[in-house]
Amino acid sequence: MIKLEDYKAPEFKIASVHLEFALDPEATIVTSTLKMVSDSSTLTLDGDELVLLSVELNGKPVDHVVTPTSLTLNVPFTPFTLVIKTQINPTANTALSGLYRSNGTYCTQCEAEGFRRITFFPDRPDVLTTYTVKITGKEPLLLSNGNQLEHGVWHDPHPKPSYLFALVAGDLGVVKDTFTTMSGRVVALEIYVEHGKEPLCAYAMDSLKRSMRWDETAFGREYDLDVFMIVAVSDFNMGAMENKGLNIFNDKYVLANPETATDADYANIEGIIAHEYFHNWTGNRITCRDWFQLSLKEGLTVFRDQEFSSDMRSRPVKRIEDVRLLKSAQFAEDAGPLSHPVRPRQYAEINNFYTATVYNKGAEVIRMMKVLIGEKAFADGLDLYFKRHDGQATTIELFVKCFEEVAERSLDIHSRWYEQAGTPLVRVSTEYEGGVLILHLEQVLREGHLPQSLPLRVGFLSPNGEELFEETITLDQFKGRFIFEDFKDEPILSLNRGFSAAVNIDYGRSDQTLAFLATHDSDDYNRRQAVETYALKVLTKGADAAPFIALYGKLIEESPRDPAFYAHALTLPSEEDIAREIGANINPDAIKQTRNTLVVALAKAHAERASALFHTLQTGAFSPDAASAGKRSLRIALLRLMVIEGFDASEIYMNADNLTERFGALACVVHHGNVATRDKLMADFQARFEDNANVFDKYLSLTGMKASVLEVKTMLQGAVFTKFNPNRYRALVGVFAMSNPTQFHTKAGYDFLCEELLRVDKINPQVSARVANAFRSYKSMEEPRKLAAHEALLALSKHELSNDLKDIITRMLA
Ligand code: HT7
Ligand code: ZN
Repeated sequence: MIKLEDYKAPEFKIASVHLEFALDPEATIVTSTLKMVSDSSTLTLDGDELVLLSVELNGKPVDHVVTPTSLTLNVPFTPFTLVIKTQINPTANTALSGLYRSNGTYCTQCEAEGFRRITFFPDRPDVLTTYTVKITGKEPLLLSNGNQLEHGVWHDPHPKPSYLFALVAGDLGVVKDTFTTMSGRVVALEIYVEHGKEPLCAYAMDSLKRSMRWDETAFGREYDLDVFMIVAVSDFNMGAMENKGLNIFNDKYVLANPETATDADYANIEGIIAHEYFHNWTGNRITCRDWFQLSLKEGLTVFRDQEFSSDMRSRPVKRIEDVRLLKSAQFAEDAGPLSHPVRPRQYAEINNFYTATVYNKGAEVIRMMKVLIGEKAFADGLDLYFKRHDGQATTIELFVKCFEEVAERSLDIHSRWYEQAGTPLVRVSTEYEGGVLILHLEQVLREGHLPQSLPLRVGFLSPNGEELFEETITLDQFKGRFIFEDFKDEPILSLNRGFSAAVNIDYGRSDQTLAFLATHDSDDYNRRQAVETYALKVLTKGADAAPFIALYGKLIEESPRDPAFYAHALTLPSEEDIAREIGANINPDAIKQTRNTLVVALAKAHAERASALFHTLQTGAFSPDAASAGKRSLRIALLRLMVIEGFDASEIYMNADNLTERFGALACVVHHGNVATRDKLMADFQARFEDNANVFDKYLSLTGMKASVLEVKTMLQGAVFTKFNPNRYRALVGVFAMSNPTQFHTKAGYDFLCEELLRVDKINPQVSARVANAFRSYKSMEEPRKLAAHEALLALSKHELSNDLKDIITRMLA
């Protein structure tokens, strides 16, 4: 177990590293020349699955001890040169960490601890040095970080930690453009993809240029090399990687055209291109001292990419989407056995801490700090952070200190958000008399936890729906009492506007008040939240459905005013949302049935109205912009009601000129249509896209959401699964486990997933560990499901597992 309290600064410095790669599919030779000074007489370097060929100190072979994970030798106190030769097998590297091959292209993934799979090195983020790299091989394209000196020879002038190293070699097509920075430097932009896919890079390139400009205008951050390269590969464990000057992407987050990418894909491409680009300052120039500080770069960079997308699209709609993601991914994680603080204090396997807590809750902690100290102090604090820590590997404390200094206040209470796991619950009650309203708040945290700072934006509405005023209050004690005066009538409160505090709220509101807020609140976030809260009351607390159904009709009528917003307002909580609300003794079959009953009732009441609107809501020629995407998403929300009421969506599917509508229609039919239409359209979709892996994954996901264990097993025997690919696997098995609760949460579902985890763990531990996260909610299931899951996990734990999977299963069983 690695512990934060055990952190020790390195006792050596690496002045420079020179790497030579003699590429060979099965036997690549890596020669690493380190110029070093050390305060200690022994030096231990990290390694993983390396064949050591030789070690020389100052030109002479030297005694050393090599283990499967380290290389140790004695070194002098004077500056020395260490030359280490290793051999690696990129073709056999199915873990996709270190140097591997994707469709014949050599590429690397070094975060978090992949560099040690290339050569022996102090593979920790606080060891920064400058790299020169020489690559020899027969591939026409030989890329690494920094600026190219000659073909295959690269120098990166910016000191960096090993996790930001990258190499790509292969035969790829390229799309080129340029960007002129705010100080007038011309930067070459290059996106590398498989030959023939160049026309699919236009949106990624446009997103990149917009990201570069936005970082200059919003944060004053300019790019710092002569070239910025993106390489898209089809085998990748995550979304993308911010390697200095040479980002490597999962190709599903690069390639797009209207026929093969949905609006959601376009939004993801924009957001992820931006995220990786923004890391150049928040992550690369200022990096983490150790992996416990991961949220220093990830939370901040998520915050920055959320702000970028808000500026590019609709801010309220983006906020609704971000909070939906936060609740479904992070609140769910925090409610189960994998719960951990934004800054964990210990880990067995760091790969398992690239979580919604570190990323998304980390971003919320920064967003809340901005509300607490105000926009000006927040901007000044970030400027100070960039100035003070440029070139350093630093900590979350030192980040927060920058804001404390400019705001001239302590942020100790706020900083507890980094240390204390769990979602705070705020209990709310009010008293009203003679024009005075007293608001009582109580924060409920885990046993032993101290109060956190909860900044709550509160709106006050008159009973006829007029906005009276808004105030931001901060609850930083267990209990708070806030007094507001001079009301003519008792106001209606709109609490936690914009989800200003990342908390759950317990405020027993009547159905009438929720309906009132759903139609009158001036805050879009809370208007939608009121609809959701009301829906959850109907679905989990037996509230009368009739007035909710009437409200839903009103929302449909209003929907052309702001299609993107209303598409969200008209989307009912998912089965997983309902399960989270119930919290314990969950019966997924009952949830599905209850939800379905409401869905059918809504369709019965409103399909006609929906149909009339659907046909008037024209989207015109395809454009990926947010307004057009909003119209398409509303059309699909309406189509859903129509299909439930028997409308045949085949024509909509067949005539669609873009994937959003084609796939949207297909999804409506798969979830709600009749079997014959479903089978016909699924067969068509399969035939249309079987040669396009990223679109075919959508077919697999739809299958995974509905299929039985047997059907998933059968599908896994198919030709697309003969070669392991993380996207394919997650699309079918990952979606089955995460988004098909009635089939997964059965003994057969649990046993199947455990068998699969055992099999896939031998191929790719990061993928098996991530898919295993689907078990995170098993403790809140009803019996005998809970017991069946426990037994399946226990049986799995008896096998020899990777560190990654073992860590997840151990925490799950604890
Ligand atoms: N910083 C990157 C993280 C990442 C990663 C981590 C572990 C294993 C594989 C990985 N690929 C990318 C991505 C990001 O947050 O930008
Ligand atoms: Zn990131």
